[in-house]
Amino acid sequence: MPKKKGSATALPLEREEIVKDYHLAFRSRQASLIGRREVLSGKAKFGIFGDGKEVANIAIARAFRKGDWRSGYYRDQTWMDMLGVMSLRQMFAQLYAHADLAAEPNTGGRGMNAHFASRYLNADGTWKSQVEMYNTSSDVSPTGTQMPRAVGLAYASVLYRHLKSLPVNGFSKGGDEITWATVGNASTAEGMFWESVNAIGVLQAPAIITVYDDGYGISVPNQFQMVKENIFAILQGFQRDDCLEEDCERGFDLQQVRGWDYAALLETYQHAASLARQHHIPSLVHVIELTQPQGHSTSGSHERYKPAERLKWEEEFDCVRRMRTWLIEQGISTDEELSKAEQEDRRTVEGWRKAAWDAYLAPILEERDQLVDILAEIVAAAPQPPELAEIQQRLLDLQAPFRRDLHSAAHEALRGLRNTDHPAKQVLVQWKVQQDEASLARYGSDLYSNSALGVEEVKPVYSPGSPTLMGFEIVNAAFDSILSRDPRVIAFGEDVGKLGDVNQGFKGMQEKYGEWRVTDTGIREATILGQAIGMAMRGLRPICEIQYLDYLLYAIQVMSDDLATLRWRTAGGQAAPVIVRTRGHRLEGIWHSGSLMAGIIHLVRGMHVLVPRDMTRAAAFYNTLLKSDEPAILVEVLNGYRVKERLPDNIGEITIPLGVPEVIREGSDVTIVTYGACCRIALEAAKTLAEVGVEVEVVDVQTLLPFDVRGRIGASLKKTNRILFLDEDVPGGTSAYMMQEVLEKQGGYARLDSPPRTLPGKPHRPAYGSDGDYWSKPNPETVFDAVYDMMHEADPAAFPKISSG
Ligand SMILES: Cc1ncc(C[n+]2csc(CCOP(=O)(O)OP(=O)(O)O)c2C)c(N)n1
Repeated sequence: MPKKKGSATALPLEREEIVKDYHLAFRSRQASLIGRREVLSGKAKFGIFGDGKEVANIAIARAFRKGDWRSGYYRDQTWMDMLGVMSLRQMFAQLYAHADLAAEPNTGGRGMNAHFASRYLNADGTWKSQVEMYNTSSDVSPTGTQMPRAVGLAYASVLYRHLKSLPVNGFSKGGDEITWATVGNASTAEGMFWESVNAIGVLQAPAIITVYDDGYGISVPNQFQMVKENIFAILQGFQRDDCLEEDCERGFDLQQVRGWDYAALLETYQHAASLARQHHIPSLVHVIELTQPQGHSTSGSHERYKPAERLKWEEEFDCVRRMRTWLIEQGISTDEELSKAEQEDRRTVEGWRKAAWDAYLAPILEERDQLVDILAEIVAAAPQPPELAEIQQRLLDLQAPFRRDLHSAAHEALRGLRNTDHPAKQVLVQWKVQQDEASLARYGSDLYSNSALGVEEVKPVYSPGSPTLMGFEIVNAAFDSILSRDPRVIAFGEDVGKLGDVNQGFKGMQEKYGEWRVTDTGIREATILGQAIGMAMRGLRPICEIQYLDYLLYAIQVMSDDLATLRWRTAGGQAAPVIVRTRGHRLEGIWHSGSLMAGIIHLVRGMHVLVPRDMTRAAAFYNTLLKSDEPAILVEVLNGYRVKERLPDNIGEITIPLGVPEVIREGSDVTIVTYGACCRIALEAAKTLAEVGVEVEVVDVQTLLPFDVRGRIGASLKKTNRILFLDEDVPGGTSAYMMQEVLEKQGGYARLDSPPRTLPGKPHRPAYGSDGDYWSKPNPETVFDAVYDMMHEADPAAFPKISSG
């Protein structure tokens, strides 16, 4: 049962190294104490620190090698400092939200404090050699979300070890890299955790998962978190036997160790690392008896919810204090030596804090002075409104202004000067515009790399011999070409491997390219997404499949919080070019006909959302995406797999640029803007409308994100002056989004001769059966009616009412 490690004195470390470790822990603790003070005194907004976890962090860092990966959370402060991913000075810069990569290279001031990320992209977007780095995948705040990503980071080592055809390019050394995941005890109550642990076990991926157990999740004790109040006890079913052969029963090496026991921690992690590195055996380390000296974060004090005896115990079992006592007991150092060095440590940390604060404030003060000078010039140039001098003084009185204070003061000054016009005012206008632009970039850059937008169109080529095939055979041919030309492409998902997916897009691909390239997974959408993220971070090109669009909801949190924000939240330091393949829009029944596109487009800004109307276009988009380094989701039309299409001779080369709609029928009376499965319905309706003298122009938007970057729909509206936005989403969903894009952004409102209209699906889910579908979603008749109504309203004589109501 529990393999609890006891103290060991025979350490593989020199005395100096051990003392160094202690001072590292001590300085990290000082930084946490000072950090909290900075928040409470108002210099920073929020603080969460690694206090109480320092010694465990050091033991992990000692076993962590270059090339390894971390997928963790905010308690890893000491570890990150030790490896130089985020020094304590940089930790202060992040606490102050210093939005400058030179000062805060992890997130450029965008992440909250204790959000760690190593920069594996160069400034020009090229990838660094990861085997030379201590790699940390970028943290997110939703607890547990680091776990699905850890699946893929660890699985990449499996692929690099087994798949000899993979180019290595600085991403791996024989698959030796370990992924180190950390998670809090309370977050093990989340589904993510269990799905990830199971997936790592199934994949036998070299991950070492640490559960830091300090007994609480903010104020809620383990009693409310997990059965038996002990994650180690309930994980026992995952325990492997002692076998080291390839065909051993899969499982985890489970260990439990006290978080204040430096020697035992070192031993535990060295053991786990050797199992993972050599044999790809995953471990889970339950670190118990941990404390939180300052409580969960700066948002509250733990005295409110921890009993007095727990607080007393926490003091006694504080890991830094225990390590200190142990050093003295073992004769490694003396109280005197340690005290002396601790004084120096305090001064050092305070020096880092001050340096970080001064560096943060200096450019803002400089901008404040510029503004004050500009205002002084205006004051000097009569006539001027009296309040300018007051604004100037208010600015000078600010000890630590924010940029927003400057901007708001400039705005106020310009409001006061609205009726005056002299050259000095123009300087202020210009200053404000420049500052605004700089800050918009400071906080908004790197949502996309825009590499996909640069891909040019390659049109399909057909010859007399081009065969006519089923839609699924067209994507199948595209995947065959993709898998044969790019060894980094790995396709996986439920039923993707042996079956070749439920619609046979990957039929025969596993036989041809092997199980490592085209692989089945369990039913685990969140970790399918996470697996793809981790793999893409390590240089692979995953095409991960979510079997039906309706089931994307299980994965959308990971897509939204982790994948879509990645490049932006690291200010261009990290990327994960994942392709999410799914199918939807309409087939049969409540959970196989979904077209929840508005939910998706509004949650995944930072990704591209592609909605091709047929399989040739889907194929072209896969080719486009593989020429870029951006993540995307592609929704294939579920009822298109059995529709016939001609196979282009150049299926492997065709590309469609993103954000470029296609006019699929020309007309002069009304523009119908649509996408996906509705294109066919719009075309059908257009035929019957033509019979009654209405010429409809049908535009397939092709990609919802980005949307019509060249203003093609606006150009169509210029011709027709009437517009209908058609889709299968809920009312006010994607149809409203498209309307805003065209009428507001492209200025289409000015061209309207009739009120704009939307024709979405019903607000309820699609009912089962042909009739259920007919009365749940737009159909050729409702499209006809919507368009005809517009014509009737414009010219009742020419287009008399067909039916009342
Ligand atoms: C998904 C999600 N739910 C809630 C929160 C708010 N929250 C932040 S930390 C935390 C407690 C986490 O406890 P634990 O996992 O034990 O980690 P610890 O902070 O104790 O190290 C909660 C509830 C969150 N960040 N994410």
